[in-house]
Amino acid sequence: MRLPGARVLRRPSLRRVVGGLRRPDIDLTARLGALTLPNPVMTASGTAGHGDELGSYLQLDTLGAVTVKSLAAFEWAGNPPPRLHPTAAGMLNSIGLQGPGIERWLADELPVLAGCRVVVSIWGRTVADYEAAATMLADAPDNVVALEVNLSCPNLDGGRHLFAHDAGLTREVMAATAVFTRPRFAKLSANTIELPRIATAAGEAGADAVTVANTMLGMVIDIEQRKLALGGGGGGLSGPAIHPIAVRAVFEVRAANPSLPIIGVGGIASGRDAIEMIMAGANAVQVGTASFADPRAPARVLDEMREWCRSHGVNRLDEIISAAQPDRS
Ligand code: RRO
Repeated sequence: MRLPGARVLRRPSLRRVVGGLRRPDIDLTARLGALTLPNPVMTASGTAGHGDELGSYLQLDTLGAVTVKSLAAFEWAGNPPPRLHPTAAGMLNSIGLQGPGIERWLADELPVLAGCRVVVSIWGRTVADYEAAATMLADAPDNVVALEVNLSCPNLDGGRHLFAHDAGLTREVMAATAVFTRPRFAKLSANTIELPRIATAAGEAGADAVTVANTMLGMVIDIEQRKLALGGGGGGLSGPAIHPIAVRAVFEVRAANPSLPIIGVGGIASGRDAIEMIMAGANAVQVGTASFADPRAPARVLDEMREWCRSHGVNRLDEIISAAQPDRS
Protein backbone atom coordinates (compact mmCIF):
# COMPACT_ATOMS: atom_id res chain seq x y z
CA MET A 1 0.00 0.00 0.00
CA ARG A 2 1.21 3.49 -0.78
CA LEU A 3 0.48 6.51 1.43
CA PRO A 4 -1.06 9.46 -0.37
CA GLY A 5 1.62 11.91 -1.45
CA ALA A 6 4.46 9.42 -1.06
CA ARG A 7 6.98 9.59 -3.88
CA VAL A 8 7.37 6.48 -5.92
CA LEU A 9 10.99 5.49 -6.07
CA ARG A 10 11.42 3.95 -9.47
CA ARG A 11 14.17 1.48 -10.13
CA PRO A 12 16.51 2.95 -12.69
CA SER A 13 15.75 1.51 -16.11
CA LEU A 14 18.25 -0.84 -17.67
CA ARG A 15 18.73 1.78 -20.38
CA ARG A 16 19.84 4.38 -17.85
CA VAL A 17 22.10 1.94 -16.07
CA VAL A 18 23.79 1.20 -19.37
CA GLY A 19 23.93 4.95 -20.02
CA GLY A 20 25.30 5.48 -16.51
CA LEU A 21 28.09 3.01 -17.19
CA ARG A 22 28.99 5.26 -20.10
CA ARG A 23 28.92 3.09 -23.16
CA PRO A 24 32.34 3.50 -24.79
CA ASP A 25 32.37 5.92 -27.70
CA ILE A 26 32.90 4.34 -31.09
CA ASP A 27 36.11 5.65 -32.63
CA LEU A 28 35.04 6.84 -36.08
CA THR A 29 38.25 8.78 -36.82
CA ALA A 30 38.93 8.93 -40.56
CA ARG A 31 42.50 9.15 -41.81
CA LEU A 32 42.99 10.58 -45.28
CA GLY A 33 46.72 10.98 -45.83
CA ALA A 34 47.82 14.12 -43.99
CA LEU A 35 44.21 14.88 -42.99
CA THR A 36 42.52 13.35 -39.96
CA LEU A 37 38.79 13.90 -39.47
CA PRO A 38 36.84 13.13 -36.29
CA ASN A 39 34.35 11.12 -38.32
CA PRO A 40 34.11 9.84 -41.89
CA VAL A 41 30.94 11.56 -43.17
CA MET A 42 31.19 14.57 -45.47
CA THR A 43 28.72 16.23 -47.74
CA ALA A 44 29.31 15.50 -51.43
CA SER A 45 30.31 18.41 -53.62
CA GLY A 46 27.43 20.01 -55.49
CA THR A 47 24.71 18.78 -53.18
CA ALA A 48 25.10 21.21 -50.29
CA GLY A 49 25.63 24.50 -52.14
CA HIS A 50 28.61 26.81 -51.73
CA GLY A 51 27.84 27.76 -48.13
CA ASP A 52 25.65 26.70 -45.21
CA GLU A 53 22.51 25.77 -47.22
CA LEU A 54 22.01 22.68 -45.02
CA GLY A 55 22.88 24.58 -41.84
CA SER A 56 19.27 25.04 -40.73
CA TYR A 57 18.68 21.27 -40.87
CA LEU A 58 21.78 19.90 -39.15
CA GLN A 59 24.83 21.04 -37.24
CA LEU A 60 27.38 21.17 -40.03
CA ASP A 61 30.32 21.25 -37.61
CA THR A 62 29.42 17.74 -36.39
CA LEU A 63 30.19 16.28 -39.83
CA GLY A 64 33.67 15.15 -40.80
CA ALA A 65 33.67 18.02 -43.29
CA VAL A 66 31.47 20.04 -45.58
CA THR A 67 32.51 19.80 -49.24
CA VAL A 68 31.32 22.78 -51.25
CA LYS A 69 30.25 22.84 -54.88
CA SER A 70 33.13 23.10 -57.33
CA LEU A 71 34.59 26.58 -57.71
CA ALA A 72 36.82 28.03 -60.39
CA ALA A 73 39.26 30.92 -60.42
CA PHE A 74 36.51 32.81 -62.29
CA GLU A 75 32.74 33.23 -62.09
CA TRP A 76 30.83 30.73 -64.26
CA ALA A 77 27.19 30.89 -65.32
CA GLY A 78 26.60 27.16 -65.79
CA ASN A 79 24.30 25.38 -68.24
CA PRO A 80 20.89 26.43 -69.58
CA PRO A 81 17.81 25.00 -67.81
CA PRO A 82 16.35 22.50 -67.18
CA ARG A 83 19.25 21.38 -65.02
CA LEU A 84 17.74 18.52 -63.02
CA HIS A 85 15.59 15.57 -63.99
CA PRO A 86 14.34 12.82 -61.65
CA THR A 87 15.06 9.26 -62.78
CA ALA A 88 14.23 5.81 -61.42
CA ALA A 89 16.09 5.67 -58.08
CA GLY A 90 18.07 8.83 -58.68
CA MET A 91 18.39 11.97 -60.72
CA LEU A 92 20.26 13.41 -63.65
CA ASN A 93 21.92 16.82 -63.37
CA SER A 94 23.44 19.24 -65.78
CA ILE A 95 24.28 22.21 -63.58
CA GLY A 96 27.38 23.00 -65.60
CA LEU A 97 29.64 24.15 -62.76
CA GLN A 98 27.79 27.34 -61.91
CA GLY A 99 29.65 29.30 -59.27
CA PRO A 100 30.62 32.78 -58.06
CA GLY A 101 34.38 32.28 -58.48
CA ILE A 102 36.83 31.75 -55.62
CA GLU A 103 37.40 35.42 -54.77
CA ARG A 104 33.72 36.14 -54.13
CA TRP A 105 33.25 32.79 -52.41
CA LEU A 106 36.08 33.54 -49.96
CA ALA A 107 34.51 36.92 -49.16
CA ASP A 108 30.80 36.05 -49.09
CA GLU A 109 30.26 32.33 -48.43
CA LEU A 110 33.20 30.88 -46.51
CA PRO A 111 32.59 33.14 -43.45
CA VAL A 112 29.20 31.47 -42.83
CA LEU A 113 31.01 28.14 -42.56
CA ALA A 114 33.27 29.36 -39.73
CA GLY A 115 33.63 26.54 -37.20
CA CYS A 116 33.12 23.82 -39.85
CA ARG A 117 35.84 21.84 -41.52
CA VAL A 118 35.55 22.79 -45.19
CA VAL A 119 36.76 20.90 -48.26
CA VAL A 120 36.87 23.17 -51.31
CA SER A 121 36.17 21.51 -54.62
CA ILE A 122 37.91 23.20 -57.55
CA TRP A 123 37.61 22.83 -61.32
CA GLY A 124 39.16 24.25 -64.46
CA ARG A 125 39.06 24.05 -68.25
CA THR A 126 42.85 23.80 -68.43
CA VAL A 127 45.72 22.76 -66.18
CA ALA A 128 46.50 26.47 -65.73
CA ASP A 129 42.92 27.09 -64.51
CA TYR A 130 43.38 24.46 -61.80
CA GLU A 131 46.70 25.98 -60.79
CA ALA A 132 45.09 29.43 -60.57
CA ALA A 133 42.28 28.09 -58.38
CA ALA A 134 44.70 26.29 -56.05
CA THR A 135 46.85 29.42 -55.80
CA MET A 136 43.85 31.56 -54.83
CA LEU A 137 43.09 29.15 -51.99
CA ALA A 138 46.67 28.70 -50.74
CA ASP A 139 46.17 31.21 -47.89
CA ALA A 140 42.52 30.40 -47.15
CA PRO A 141 41.46 30.41 -43.48
CA ASP A 142 42.52 27.40 -41.43
CA ASN A 143 39.08 25.76 -41.50
CA VAL A 144 39.67 25.01 -45.19
CA VAL A 145 41.15 21.62 -44.41
CA ALA A 146 41.52 20.22 -47.91
CA LEU A 147 41.11 20.79 -51.61
CA GLU A 148 39.09 18.34 -53.69
CA VAL A 149 40.36 18.58 -57.25
CA ASN A 150 37.34 17.80 -59.42
CA LEU A 151 38.74 16.04 -62.47
CA SER A 152 35.48 14.38 -63.44
CA CYS A 153 32.61 16.82 -64.06
CA PRO A 154 30.36 15.22 -66.69
CA ASN A 155 28.88 18.56 -67.72
CA LEU A 156 31.87 20.42 -69.07
CA ASP A 157 32.17 20.40 -72.82
CA GLY A 158 29.34 17.86 -73.11
CA GLY A 159 31.25 15.32 -70.98
CA ARG A 160 33.62 14.58 -73.85
CA HIS A 161 36.85 15.57 -72.10
CA LEU A 162 37.15 14.44 -68.53
CA PHE A 163 40.62 14.99 -67.07
CA ALA A 164 39.94 11.92 -64.93
CA HIS A 165 39.77 9.71 -68.01
CA ASP A 166 43.46 10.30 -68.69
CA ALA A 167 46.21 9.28 -66.25
CA GLY A 168 48.66 11.81 -67.73
CA LEU A 169 46.26 14.75 -67.35
CA THR A 170 45.34 13.60 -63.85
CA ARG A 171 49.03 13.67 -62.91
CA GLU A 172 49.52 17.10 -64.50
CA VAL A 173 46.60 18.67 -62.67
CA MET A 174 47.56 17.15 -59.33
CA ALA A 175 51.13 18.41 -59.76
CA ALA A 176 49.87 21.89 -60.72
CA THR A 177 47.68 22.17 -57.63
CA ALA A 178 50.57 21.46 -55.23
CA VAL A 179 50.77 25.23 -54.61
CA PHE A 180 48.01 24.46 -52.12
CA THR A 181 50.11 22.84 -49.40
CA ARG A 182 47.30 21.37 -47.28
CA PRO A 183 45.82 17.93 -48.14
CA ARG A 184 44.39 17.41 -51.61
CA PHE A 185 41.89 14.85 -52.90
CA ALA A 186 41.44 13.88 -56.57
CA LYS A 187 37.78 13.37 -57.54
CA LEU A 188 37.71 10.64 -60.15
CA SER A 189 35.25 9.07 -62.58
CA ALA A 190 33.80 5.56 -62.70
CA ASN A 191 32.91 6.07 -66.36
CA THR A 192 36.21 4.42 -67.30
CA ILE A 193 37.56 0.94 -66.61
CA GLU A 194 40.94 2.63 -66.20
CA LEU A 195 39.80 4.05 -62.85
CA PRO A 196 42.10 1.92 -60.61
CA ARG A 197 45.15 2.88 -62.69
CA ILE A 198 44.13 6.55 -62.75
CA ALA A 199 43.72 6.48 -58.98
CA THR A 200 47.29 5.17 -58.73
CA ALA A 201 48.45 8.05 -60.91
CA ALA A 202 46.61 10.58 -58.72
CA GLY A 203 48.23 9.16 -55.59
CA GLU A 204 51.69 9.18 -57.15
CA ALA A 205 51.15 12.79 -58.23
CA GLY A 206 50.43 13.93 -54.68
CA ALA A 207 46.77 13.24 -53.91
CA ASP A 208 46.31 12.48 -50.21
CA ALA A 209 43.11 10.64 -51.12
CA VAL A 210 40.95 9.86 -54.14
CA THR A 211 37.22 10.54 -54.14
CA VAL A 212 35.48 7.65 -55.91
CA ALA A 213 33.46 8.65 -57.78
CA ASN A 214 31.57 11.42 -59.55
CA THR A 215 28.20 10.93 -61.28
CA MET A 216 27.73 8.51 -64.18
CA LEU A 217 27.25 9.87 -67.71
CA GLY A 218 23.56 9.66 -68.57
CA MET A 219 20.82 11.12 -70.73
CA VAL A 220 17.05 11.52 -70.66
CA ILE A 221 14.89 12.15 -73.75
CA ASP A 222 11.51 13.85 -73.60
CA ILE A 223 9.69 11.67 -76.11
CA GLU A 224 6.72 14.04 -76.50
CA GLN A 225 9.02 16.91 -77.46
CA ARG A 226 11.43 14.57 -79.26
CA LYS A 227 14.37 16.30 -77.64
CA LEU A 228 16.82 15.97 -74.78
CA ALA A 229 15.26 16.68 -71.41
CA LEU A 230 18.17 18.67 -69.96
CA GLY A 231 19.25 22.04 -71.28
CA GLY A 232 22.91 21.03 -71.35
CA GLY A 233 22.27 17.79 -73.31
CA GLY A 234 23.43 14.80 -71.31
CA GLY A 235 24.05 14.87 -67.57
CA GLY A 236 25.37 13.12 -64.50
CA LEU A 237 23.35 10.31 -62.91
CA SER A 238 23.38 10.09 -59.10
CA GLY A 239 21.43 8.52 -56.25
CA PRO A 240 20.63 4.91 -55.25
CA ALA A 241 20.72 3.84 -58.93
CA ILE A 242 24.51 4.22 -58.98
CA HIS A 243 25.30 2.89 -55.50
CA PRO A 244 26.40 -0.61 -56.63
CA ILE A 245 28.54 0.98 -59.36
CA ALA A 246 30.24 3.17 -56.77
CA VAL A 247 30.77 0.25 -54.38
CA ARG A 248 32.46 -1.73 -57.13
CA ALA A 249 34.54 1.28 -58.16
CA VAL A 250 35.78 1.72 -54.58
CA PHE A 251 36.42 -2.02 -54.28
CA GLU A 252 38.54 -2.10 -57.43
CA VAL A 253 40.46 1.07 -56.59
CA ARG A 254 41.24 -0.42 -53.16
CA ALA A 255 42.26 -3.80 -54.62
CA ALA A 256 44.76 -2.05 -56.92
CA ASN A 257 45.94 0.49 -54.31
CA PRO A 258 46.16 -1.13 -50.86
CA SER A 259 47.39 1.98 -49.05
CA LEU A 260 45.75 4.85 -50.95
CA PRO A 261 43.08 6.63 -48.85
CA ILE A 262 39.67 6.52 -50.57
CA ILE A 263 36.55 8.60 -50.05
CA GLY A 264 33.55 6.58 -51.25
CA VAL A 265 30.61 8.43 -52.79
CA GLY A 266 27.61 7.36 -54.83
CA GLY A 267 24.05 6.74 -53.72
CA ILE A 268 24.74 6.61 -49.99
CA ALA A 269 21.39 7.15 -48.24
CA SER A 270 21.79 5.20 -44.99
CA GLY A 271 24.36 4.10 -42.46
CA ARG A 272 24.27 0.62 -43.98
CA ASP A 273 25.13 2.04 -47.43
CA ALA A 274 28.07 3.87 -45.84
CA ILE A 275 29.27 0.76 -43.99
CA GLU A 276 29.13 -1.13 -47.31
CA MET A 277 31.45 1.50 -48.85
CA ILE A 278 33.82 1.22 -45.90
CA MET A 279 33.91 -2.57 -46.27
CA ALA A 280 34.64 -2.15 -50.00
CA GLY A 281 37.72 -0.16 -49.02
CA ALA A 282 36.70 3.45 -48.35
CA ASN A 283 38.26 5.36 -45.43
CA ALA A 284 35.51 7.99 -45.49
CA VAL A 285 32.27 8.67 -47.35
CA GLN A 286 30.32 11.54 -48.85
CA VAL A 287 26.54 11.86 -48.85
CA GLY A 288 25.02 13.71 -51.78
CA THR A 289 21.74 13.11 -53.57
CA ALA A 290 20.09 11.76 -50.39
CA SER A 291 20.15 15.33 -49.04
CA PHE A 292 17.65 16.43 -51.71
CA ALA A 293 14.95 14.21 -50.15
CA ASP A 294 16.20 14.53 -46.56
CA PRO A 295 18.44 17.52 -45.83
CA ARG A 296 19.49 15.84 -42.55
CA ALA A 297 20.80 12.82 -44.46
CA PRO A 298 24.54 13.37 -43.77
CA ALA A 299 23.95 13.64 -39.98
CA ARG A 300 21.52 10.71 -40.04
CA VAL A 301 23.99 8.54 -41.97
CA LEU A 302 26.64 9.35 -39.34
CA ASP A 303 24.26 8.45 -36.49
CA GLU A 304 23.27 5.22 -38.24
CA MET A 305 26.91 4.25 -38.85
CA ARG A 306 27.69 4.76 -35.18
CA GLU A 307 24.65 2.70 -34.19
CA TRP A 308 25.53 -0.07 -36.62
CA CYS A 309 29.04 -0.27 -35.17
CA ARG A 310 27.63 -0.34 -31.64
CA SER A 311 25.16 -3.11 -32.42
CA HIS A 312 27.83 -5.17 -34.20
CA GLY A 313 30.56 -4.87 -31.57
CA VAL A 314 32.77 -2.67 -33.76
CA ASN A 315 34.70 -0.21 -31.58
CA ARG A 316 36.81 1.48 -34.24
CA LEU A 317 35.91 2.21 -37.85
CA ASP A 318 39.41 1.03 -38.83
CA GLU A 319 38.36 -2.51 -37.88
CA ILE A 320 36.04 -2.79 -40.87
CA ILE A 321 37.82 -0.80 -43.59
CA SER A 322 38.27 -3.15 -46.57
CA ALA A 323 36.57 -5.99 -44.63
CA ALA A 324 35.13 -7.33 -47.90
CA GLN A 325 38.50 -7.43 -49.66
CA PRO A 326 39.54 -11.09 -49.96
CA ASP A 327 43.21 -10.46 -49.24
CA ARG A 328 42.70 -7.96 -46.43
CA SER A 329 45.74 -8.11 -44.17
O1 RRO B 1 28.09 21.21 -62.02
C1 RRO B 1 27.81 20.11 -62.51
O2 RRO B 1 27.08 20.00 -63.50
C2 RRO B 1 28.37 18.86 -61.96
C3 RRO B 1 29.66 18.74 -61.47
BR1 RRO B 1 30.81 20.16 -61.27
C4 RRO B 1 30.14 17.47 -61.08
O3 RRO B 1 31.28 17.26 -60.64
N1 RRO B 1 29.30 16.42 -61.19
C5 RRO B 1 28.03 16.55 -61.65
O4 RRO B 1 27.30 15.56 -61.73
N2 RRO B 1 27.59 17.79 -62.04
